[in-house]
Amino acid sequence: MNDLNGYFAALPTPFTDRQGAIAEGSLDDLVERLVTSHLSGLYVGGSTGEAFLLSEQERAALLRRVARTCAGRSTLIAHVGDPDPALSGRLARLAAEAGYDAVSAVPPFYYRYGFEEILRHYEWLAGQTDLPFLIYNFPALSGVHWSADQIAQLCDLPNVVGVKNTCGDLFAFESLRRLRPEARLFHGFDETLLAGLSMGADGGIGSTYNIQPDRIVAIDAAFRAGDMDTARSLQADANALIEAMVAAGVIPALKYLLTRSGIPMGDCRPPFGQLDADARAALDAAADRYIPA
Ligand code: NAY
Repeated sequence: MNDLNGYFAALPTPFTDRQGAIAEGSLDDLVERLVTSHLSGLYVGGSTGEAFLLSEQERAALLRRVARTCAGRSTLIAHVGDPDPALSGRLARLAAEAGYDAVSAVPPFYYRYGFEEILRHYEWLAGQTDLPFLIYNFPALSGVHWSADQIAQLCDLPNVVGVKNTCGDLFAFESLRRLRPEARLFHGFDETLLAGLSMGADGGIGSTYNIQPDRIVAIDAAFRAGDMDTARSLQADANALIEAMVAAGVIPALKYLLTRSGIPMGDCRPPFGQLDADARAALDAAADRYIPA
């Protein structure tokens, strides 16, 4: 089993065309590129992977194919969250069989479950395999809001080892760090990675890591060496790129930039729109300046 430490690219899912199949060749090429980078591993089938626009069969095929291509060379985290708990359970068990190192899930969303219901759900889901489990806290998209104390309670469930925290509230994040010093805490907003590290994050999981893996690892190295000037300058360069991506829409922008880098990713599935010429030009300008050759 690989270690659950460091930096993980939230993997996008390449498609042959907008309603088409998963582009397996591109998927293999992207996995190969990331596995041979300095990142620790991949977060597969999450928000960036358009999980909620894939069928169950596609989510399963994606998990299987990435594991096969990776072949134990990197740490793999399978995202299995879904509004349907039974589907999450099936994907978690499949991930364990396929050789994943950890499982993670957003809470079931849409219906406004009470915290006790969410707690029981995670207890059940984390118990579906023996793998370490990461709670995925992403209130802006899931609509599920927890206090630091509630996240700490989730961390105490059997198999739960930590949290992927995609939340701008660093006050709450630091409280969680104090409440659970042993938990693995991964920062989920790439643009505030340095702030997350200073508040106690152990590492990070992010979409823009796909396109700037070395810079992300360098932010960590500079922070740990106490070289804050370098760390801030690296974060500033990362953010100039992220700003352009956010303006265009992060996932379509990421696919565009990866395609530009030689791995055809196709477009995002509808209802995501397609990038217009102005958006592509702005991304080209940002990439020319901020993506190292
Ligand atoms: C996932 O589940 O795919 C992620 O980890 C996504 C994390 C990203 N959030 C979203 C909504 O895309 O990397 C972040 C984000 O793209 C980045 O910080 C830019 O805002």
